[in-house]
Amino acid sequence: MAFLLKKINLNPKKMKNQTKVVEYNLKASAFNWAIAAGKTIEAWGFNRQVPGPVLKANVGDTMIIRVTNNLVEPTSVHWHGVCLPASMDGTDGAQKPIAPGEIFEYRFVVRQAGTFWYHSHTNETVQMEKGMYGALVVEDETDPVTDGEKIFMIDDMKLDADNKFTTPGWSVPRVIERHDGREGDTLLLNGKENSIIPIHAGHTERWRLINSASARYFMLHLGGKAFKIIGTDGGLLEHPRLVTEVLITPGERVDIAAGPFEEGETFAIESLVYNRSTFLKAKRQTFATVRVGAPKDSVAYIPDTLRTIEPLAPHDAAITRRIKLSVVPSFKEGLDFKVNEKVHVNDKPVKVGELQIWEIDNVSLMDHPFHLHGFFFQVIEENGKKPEYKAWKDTYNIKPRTKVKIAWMPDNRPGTWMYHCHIIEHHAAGMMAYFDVIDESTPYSEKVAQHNHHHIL
Ligand SMILES: [Cu+2]
Repeated sequence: MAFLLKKINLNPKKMKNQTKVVEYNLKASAFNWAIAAGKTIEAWGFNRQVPGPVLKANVGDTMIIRVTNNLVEPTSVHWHGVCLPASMDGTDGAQKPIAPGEIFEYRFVVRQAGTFWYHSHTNETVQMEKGMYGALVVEDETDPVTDGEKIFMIDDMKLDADNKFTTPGWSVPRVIERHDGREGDTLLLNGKENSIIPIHAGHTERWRLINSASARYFMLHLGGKAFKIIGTDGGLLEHPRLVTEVLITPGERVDIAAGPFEEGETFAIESLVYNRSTFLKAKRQTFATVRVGAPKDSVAYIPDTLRTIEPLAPHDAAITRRIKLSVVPSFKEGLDFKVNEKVHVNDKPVKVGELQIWEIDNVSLMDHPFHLHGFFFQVIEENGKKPEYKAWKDTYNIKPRTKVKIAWMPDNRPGTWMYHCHIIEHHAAGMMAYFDVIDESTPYSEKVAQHNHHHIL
């Protein structure tokens, strides 16, 4: 039976009967969190843990997630990568932030399998830094069979000698943090420093990596061992890619098949240096250590073809919108981070069903991870060249002086959406835009009704 299922590439553990309703309660609060023995921080997070609980569902399920705000300030939750209705997207454009003491019920159907995550979308530079994030995993029967699965949320925190969060203070450090984004030397994997990660010799596991840091570029390296990239933001790739390193920028996800390793091996999960033109120089840093234990039989099977991704548009498709990202000196703030020469932009609407071909032109001298809310896109061209492979993305690194062409289709989910740089300090400094997806067949009164439906006051 198992053999036959492998042949037709179905995962027996994930065969679904019918779709269901999956309910979770998330309570946002302040609490003490031990990041290492004897090292405790005053975190903010969900259900008194960093990261918050892993939320899981199968493709087609309805997720109902009740968020209670027990913080001293408003919050909201964005479901990064999930193609949900606009009113559930968790941004200021989509909902009134959840006031202290209030509850908001998010409800959406998960239509794609993949590694997603949730995080605060209010006062993010503070709330995300303090730990307000968690993983959301959607499984499907077409997922490859592995011997196990681990989720790794990568983060760093900037703490002082007393393990308190630093606040960007006086003018020079303030401008550096605004320019570079906030990076700290407290390196966390699933909210812990220096974790030991066990794996059995002979096993191949699926590791879902999520970069939940404010600004850190994470160049994954497993002590030089080869691993297969099997998926990214919008689920599986067409074919595994055998590599020894891969860049994961803030907001991005990479799924890998790790192993098999040999008994007794030990190696670091580390980030190699990636130079993104910051004031503070990037360092090679270790986030955790893998220890390979006693051998076990493997049932893992990573096929050469994981799925098919239909191309949305040819690489030379005509551009429908140009987005220029720039960083310019500002008298008031030192630096402004701009979209089409402005900060905090309201961009033109797009129409349901009209293929979008956007050119994102990064004229600045530093990298920006571009994030589109609610819709997956395909990169169809980068500086005039077709990419080597197809992938569904919601976050893509735009290198300095680089033009990237993306294609995406606004399906029938009208409302207010946004795109922004996922370096949280750049987003806060203006590199963001709201835009509407408009469906000219829906009367305005119905749109208002949809928009207000889920507020619980
Ligand atoms: Cu940026």
